[in-house]
Amino acid sequence: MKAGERTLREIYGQPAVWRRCLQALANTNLDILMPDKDPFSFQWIFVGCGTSYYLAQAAAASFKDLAAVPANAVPASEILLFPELHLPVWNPTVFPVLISRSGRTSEVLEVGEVLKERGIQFLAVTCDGNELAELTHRTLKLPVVEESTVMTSSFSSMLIALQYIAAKFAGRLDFIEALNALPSELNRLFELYASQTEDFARQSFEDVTFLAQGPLYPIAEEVSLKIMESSSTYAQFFHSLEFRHGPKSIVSEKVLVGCLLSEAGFAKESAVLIEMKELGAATLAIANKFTPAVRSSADLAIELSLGVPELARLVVYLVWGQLLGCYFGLQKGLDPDSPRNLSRVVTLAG
Ligand code: F1P
Repeated sequence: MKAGERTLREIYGQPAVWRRCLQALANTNLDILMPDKDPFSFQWIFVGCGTSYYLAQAAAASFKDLAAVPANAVPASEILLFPELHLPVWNPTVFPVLISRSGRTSEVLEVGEVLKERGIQFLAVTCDGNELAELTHRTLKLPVVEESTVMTSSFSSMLIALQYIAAKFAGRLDFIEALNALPSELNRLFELYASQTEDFARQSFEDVTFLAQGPLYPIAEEVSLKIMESSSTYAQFFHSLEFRHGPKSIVSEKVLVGCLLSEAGFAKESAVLIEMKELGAATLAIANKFTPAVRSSADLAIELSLGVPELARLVVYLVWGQLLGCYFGLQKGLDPDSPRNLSRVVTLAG
């Protein structure tokens, strides 16, 4: 198999995987996954590690927006090291959601054991199942078989599944329809932008940073992680407007500034992109709709033109970062299927 072939196949295979997952969700009794009383009376805590922690953040933002429930995201390690910060004894109405592609990550399993010791019911969301699926009957195991070390379709599928659950319990059938439209929309966008993304990645940069606000911020985190994992290139992430408050000192023509532009914050977020272009940065921008001025400030402008709610677009923004990381890695002569220093699962002794 050629370098990166498995990872690229799984990135480009996402439309079919999303379609399969959405079909499975439509045929799943989701009620049994919910807490044993009103789901909207809980503080939802989304927990994961690495990519799955960034996914947890995107899921928390989605639940707040779609289901209007209190929700936040925490790395599994935080609950293990500072439980009093995240599972305060005075707040028994927490409903944790443990997210793990492998279902084998030690920190996540340890959190599961802590929750069981405290008698706190929780939901597990996984692709492989394994030990995590044995910790609770409230397990959603998605039909995603992902062999690559880095997480791609597993991230997008588990996020879609969690958004589906929030929409279903909030009665947002329009949002579920929007999710069902994504597979064909992504196929359309691959036709338009996949080769441009591959061409763009033939450049090399001294520094890479991705900027976003709101529910797109966890996507900027994950895009940066994909670039670090798949190409061993250091990449940072910031809230877009925060970039002016110091980090922009890194900007030069050898620095890539990627902007994930939201619809809600477009005017202020795109002003940062324009300013960084004027400072000489190489720029990439993803937006649902561009204005001519903003498009002209992006060396690569990916316009999604999706007729779906902003939250349903998150996974489509992500895909271009997955591709960029992989193509950057190949450009550097690396093999994204076997990323340096990484293993598919982090298991810790004792
Ligand atoms: C979590 C994780 C991944 C990372 C690498 C090692 O995995 O940290 O985010 O990319 O694959 O494992 P999981 O708990 O979701 O299986």
